[in-house]
Amino acid sequence: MMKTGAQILWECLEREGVKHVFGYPGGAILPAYDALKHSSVHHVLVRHEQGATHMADGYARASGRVGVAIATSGPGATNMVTGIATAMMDSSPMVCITGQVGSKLIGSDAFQETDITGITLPITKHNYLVTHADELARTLREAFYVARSGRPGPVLVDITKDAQQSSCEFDWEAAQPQLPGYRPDLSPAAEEYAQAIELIHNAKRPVILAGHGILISGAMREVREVAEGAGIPVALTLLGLGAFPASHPLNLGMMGMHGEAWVNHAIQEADLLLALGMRFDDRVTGHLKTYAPNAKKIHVDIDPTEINKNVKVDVALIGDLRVVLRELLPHVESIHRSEWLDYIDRLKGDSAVRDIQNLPDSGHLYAAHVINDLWRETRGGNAVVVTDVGQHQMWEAQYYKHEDPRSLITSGGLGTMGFALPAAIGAKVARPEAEVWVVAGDGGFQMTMSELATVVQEDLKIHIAVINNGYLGMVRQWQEFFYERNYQATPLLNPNFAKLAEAYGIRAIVVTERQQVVPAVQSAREHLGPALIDFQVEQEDTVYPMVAAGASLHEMIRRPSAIVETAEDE
Ligand SMILES: Cc1cc2nc3c(=O)[nH]c(=O)nc-3n(C[C@H](O)[C@H](O)[C@H](O)COP(=O)(O)OP(=O)(O)OC[C@H]3O[C@@H](n4cnc5c(N)ncnc54)[C@H](O)[C@@H]3O)c2cc1C
Ligand SMILES: Cc1ncc(C[n+]2csc(CCOP(=O)(O)OP(=O)(O)O)c2C)c(N)n1
Ligand SMILES: [Mg+2]
Repeated sequence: MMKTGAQILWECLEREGVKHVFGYPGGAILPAYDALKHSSVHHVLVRHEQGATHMADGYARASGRVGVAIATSGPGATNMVTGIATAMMDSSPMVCITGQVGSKLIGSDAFQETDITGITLPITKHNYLVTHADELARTLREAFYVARSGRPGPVLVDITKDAQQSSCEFDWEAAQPQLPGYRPDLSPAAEEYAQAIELIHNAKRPVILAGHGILISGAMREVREVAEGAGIPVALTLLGLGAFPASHPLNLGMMGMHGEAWVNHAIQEADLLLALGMRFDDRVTGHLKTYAPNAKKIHVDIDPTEINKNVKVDVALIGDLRVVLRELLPHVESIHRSEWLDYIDRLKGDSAVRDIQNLPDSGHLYAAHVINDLWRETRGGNAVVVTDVGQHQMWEAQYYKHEDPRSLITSGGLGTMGFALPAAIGAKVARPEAEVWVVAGDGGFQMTMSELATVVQEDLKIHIAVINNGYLGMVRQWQEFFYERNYQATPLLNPNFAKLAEAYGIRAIVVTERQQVVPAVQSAREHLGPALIDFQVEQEDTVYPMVAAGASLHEMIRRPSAIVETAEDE
């Protein structure tokens, strides 16, 4: 049947199971928008194309489905760059559609022409320029296949205006992806499994390093069975939080730069690390030369390029985590390691007295209190917390105890400020039944707060907690520790967030004291529409523990306790 490129675009999206796209129109993509009225796909009009990409990303992270963003050529396409790089770093499946100037104009500096496939080459898993309508169906099918298969990631499809306008025969079946050079289905050899099993059985002090790949693969049950079967405690990366229940007795908590002290000590003293779907990010390892010096290492990852990239490993099992663990599980013998687990328990030492939750109430409102109360109020439900980047992000990771997969959505690898609000919109569109909370800093929130209008236009009940400390807090913290408190360019003059929310028709609450936190959270939850809470917290609070960039993992700066008066005790 003859169809225009624009019609083929929407039909292919529908056939790929797409229900929602996030986008912003303009000249070069107008033929596609013109054909939208005949499509069942719901289009969410964003306020900035960066927002569209974070929404598609949040949609993907909340659901595991491919998120779709759409924009025009030139500035529309370049506004997507940050969101594409964010998705690439965190392996989030996304397809970005951009309009391009007419194929005969390419290379002529035409109005709103930019080489977006060139620009995004290093930050996409793959990208395409489509100049003929008859290439479109095959390209789009490939794009979705590449985005979701193997190690997921963003794919960009740039479509010239004439390719959208011209007509051709549409044949979905004939457009089957054919990518003989692309092998997302690797699997380990029998002797590699045997080596891994031997290491697991011989280990006395093993630790599982649980990463984002567990959530991507859907291997939560298998990881739990390995941990329980072989009696191995589990440390999580930031992006792994929720992959193993926080309340499980084998859960140690988060590792790395702002991980718990006992977790990092356990890793440093381990004799075996079993890394599952994590990529040994520098925030996780600290100084590589001194990282887990006595540990053998097993790395299970779907991407062969991750093996021996940062940390040299003894055994690599390359393949989908769930498939690999299912193969491994029947060979895992039941082992009890009470000595090692008791030892880790003792590593907790005086951590409890250093915890701000246990310090005497000074009358100050700390972000940790806010996050912990938010967790207490929303636990046991279906809350999804979407954070921005900075101190509040780390306090969320420490004080919100994630039980369920995909209950935390955060930008880890790129650390993109401005991510939270749009990603939360995407999450709410993907999972309307979920209770979606934004936890954002006063700095990052201002980067994409224009999407408040999208929240209202789409009638989304999202709760927004602005952790307002009057600073670019995480940068201020680095200035405090490493630049002699020279607070250049970090104090913020903020708008009145409550009035701002009200200007959009969003319910607003201001919290300045600890006892107001719970009533404010309850009031936001009871409200029928979206609500924003401006939590005016302690301005110069610090995230502890902290491994300074480049320091060894066990060299942590700890929060001074009521008893220990020094900031550094390692
Ligand atoms: C301010 C700030 C502070 C931070 N501090 C910390 C910190 O203290 N601790 C911390 O942990 N992180 C921290 N991070 C996050 C950090 O930068 C990394 O993003 C994070 O550690 C990466 O986690 P990951 O390796 O589990 O996930 P990803 O980077 O998403 O890697 C996932 C891995 O899983 C693999 N994979 C994907 N699918 C599959 C599959 N199906 N089967 C098998 N493997 C698969 C991928 O190939 C990849 O290797 C911080 C970030 C910011 C912004
Ligand atoms: C787009 C972008 N620009 C700059 C940074 C560097 N940066 C990391 S954290 C941070 C401060 C964040 O401040 P705020 O949003 O108020 O959160 P807080 O740390 O105070 O909780 C900055 C500037 C970044 N991560 N992203
Ligand atoms: Mg701040």
